[in-house]
Amino acid sequence: MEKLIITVAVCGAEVTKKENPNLPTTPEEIAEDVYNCYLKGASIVHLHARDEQGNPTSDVQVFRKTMDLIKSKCNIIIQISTGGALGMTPEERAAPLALKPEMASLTCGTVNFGTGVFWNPPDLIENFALKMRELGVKPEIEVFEAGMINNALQLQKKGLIQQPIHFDFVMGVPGGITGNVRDLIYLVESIPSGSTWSVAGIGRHELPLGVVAIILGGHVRVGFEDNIYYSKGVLAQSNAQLVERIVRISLELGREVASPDEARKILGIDVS
Ligand code: KMH
Ligand code: ZN
Repeated sequence: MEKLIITVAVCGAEVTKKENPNLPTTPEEIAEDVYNCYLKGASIVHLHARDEQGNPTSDVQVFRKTMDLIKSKCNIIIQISTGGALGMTPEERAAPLALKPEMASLTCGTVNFGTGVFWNPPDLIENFALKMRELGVKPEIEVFEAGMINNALQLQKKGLIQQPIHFDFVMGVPGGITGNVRDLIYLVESIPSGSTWSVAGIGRHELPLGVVAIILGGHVRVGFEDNIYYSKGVLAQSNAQLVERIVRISLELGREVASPDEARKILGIDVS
C-alpha cells in the first residue's frame, strides 16, 4: 500500500478560541502549529487565515506572511483554502491563489453548511479551476456530497483538471453527506481509478473514518477545522496531538507515513 498522506487542517474559518483555546489564529501561531504537525508526520497543511480579531480573512498579505513563516521552518505542502468562509465573495476566496501555493482546495458544488449555504455554482468552480491550471496549482477536489464527484469529472472532460485527481471527502457536515462508513465506501467506489483520495471526518467522525481510510489505502485529514476534540468531551491539546494519534494508528496497522516529498510523488505534484 502507498504510504499514508496526513493533511492537517489547523484552524479553518468557523472554529473559535472560545471553543478550543488551543486554536492557532495568528500567522506566528499557525506556522508554529504547522511545524509541530510536520514534526509528527503531517505532509500537507490545509490553510485558512484569520485577521487580528481572529475572524476569517482572505487577505493575501496575511496568507503570504503565514506561508513564508511555514516555509522558513519546513517543506510541508501548503494547500490554501479557496472555500474561505461563508459570505466571502468569489474574488476574495480566489485571491490567495496569486501566491501560487502547491495546492488549493476546490469544492465542486453547492451544499448546505450548518444553517448557511456554501455557495459553489458552476461558473465559480470553472473559474477557480481555470486559475489553478494557469498558475500550476494542484487542486484538491472537496466532496461534501456524492454529486460533486460527477461535477469534478465534468471539469476533467473540459480539460480544467487532470489525472491523477486528488479527492477529499468531507463527511459529516450538517447539510452534507453523512459520516457513515457505508457512504465513504460509496464515494471511494465512485471515483475513477488512478485517483487518490483522503477523508476529512467532521467531529466524532474524524477518527473512525480516518482509521477506515488507512485500511482502505486512502489518506487522512485531521485538525481543528474539522474536529476540536481528542475524545468525547475532551478538547484536543493541539493539532499535533491529533496528527500524532493517526500516525500511531497507521504504524500499528502496518502502514508507513509519507514525508512531504513522498506525498508530492504520490499526488503527482511537479517539483521541477
Ligand atoms: N469554511 C467552509 C465554508 C475549503 O476550505 O475549501 C469551507 C471550507 C472548504 O473550509
Ligand atoms: Zn477549509
